Amino acid sequence: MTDWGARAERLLNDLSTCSEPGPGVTRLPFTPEHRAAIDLLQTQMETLGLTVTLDHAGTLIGRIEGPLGSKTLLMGSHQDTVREGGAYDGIMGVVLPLMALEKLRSDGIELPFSVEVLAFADEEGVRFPTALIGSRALAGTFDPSVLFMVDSQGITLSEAMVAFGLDPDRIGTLARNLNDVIGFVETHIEQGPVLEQEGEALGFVTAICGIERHQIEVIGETGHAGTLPMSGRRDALVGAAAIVTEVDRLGRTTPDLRATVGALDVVPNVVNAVPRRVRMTAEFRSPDDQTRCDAGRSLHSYVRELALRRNLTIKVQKTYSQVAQPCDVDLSTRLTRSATSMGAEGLALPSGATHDASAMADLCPIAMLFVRCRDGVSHKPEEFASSHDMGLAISALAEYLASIDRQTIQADD
Ligand code: HGY
Ligand code: MN
Ligand code: MN
Repeated sequence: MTDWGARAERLLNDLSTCSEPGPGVTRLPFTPEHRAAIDLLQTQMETLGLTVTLDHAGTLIGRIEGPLGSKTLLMGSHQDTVREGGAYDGIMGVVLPLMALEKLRSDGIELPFSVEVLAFADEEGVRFPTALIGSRALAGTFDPSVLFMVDSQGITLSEAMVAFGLDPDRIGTLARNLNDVIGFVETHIEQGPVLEQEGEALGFVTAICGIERHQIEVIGETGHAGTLPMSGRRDALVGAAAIVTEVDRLGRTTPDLRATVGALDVVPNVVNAVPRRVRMTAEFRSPDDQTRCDAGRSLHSYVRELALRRNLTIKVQKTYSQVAQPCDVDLSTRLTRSATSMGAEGLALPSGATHDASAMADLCPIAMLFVRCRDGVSHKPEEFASSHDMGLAISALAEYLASIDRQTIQADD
């Protein structure tokens, strides 16, 4: 009897070595670490009998051909990580479907449809200030203007992709046709504490939260920390601190809203000078788009009033947003039924983290399977999912795939 969870754990351990040196896993898109990971995955996919291609958005695609003219079920997740991240976020959602396909093959089960397992190059948006490149390419929503965005070395996304052997000018040709697709099912570590608190190994996502991000620049006036009187100071950091407190207040007083100032840069950032400029971010997330947008508007009006009150110049701009995406009821019900048939409770929950599925929802119906996350910890080296829970997820995915019969596919027509 194959221990599929242990098999997954070994492959994930190998994949975690495809990383920059340092704590945890750092694997950014279009880098040697990315290349090493997709080489490993390609070998695994070819051993499994999948046809493997790398598309011009950097997505590795492992495909099992179904009967002529059959539709395709898309699965997978992202290969990239945050800096000093964990070994499961994203990449586990590529490995587990591969194990499920291998389990079906060893059980002698052939599927009446095609399946593709996708390893998207970039979901985190860490190297470049954009995200979801590969999933947006397939959904036909890729914005080519992001190709000119630069990383911390001044390399454009386009240059990085060309150096990786890709032709970014052809990304626009990658959009899939909904008529060819059954849906997209993403498996992902929960990245939160709910499943562990409920004693559940698996969970089913109801909706992926919407996000909006704001860049804020607070401009004051520097001066000698010892000689500049307190009255009349135009201290940019004091203004920024007020904004941090307001963002936190919005998050704590608004139901279903998460609010975070994640990045803050102070100039001149020395102990004996009054800060003259602060650049900072504010992020709002909610399963309800109206709640999220109201928070963004509230921040902008607060900032305008603060600038007057503290005699500061404050620029604020919304730089990113994505709407909340509900998961497809039919796909999710079938996925839940597959897991409950193996003893899971079928716990349903929203996802505070965003995923490639949020972009794929612009192409086709989506569903997400969550796997329990130890201590709810993610985006850190301590991120962990047990081989027991991964084994249950593999069995649930295999059961799910086997349950999609010809009649179901025709019913979708
Ligand atoms: O930000 C997110 O939610 C995802 O982990 N990139
Ligand atoms: Mn992720
Ligand atoms: Mn992540």
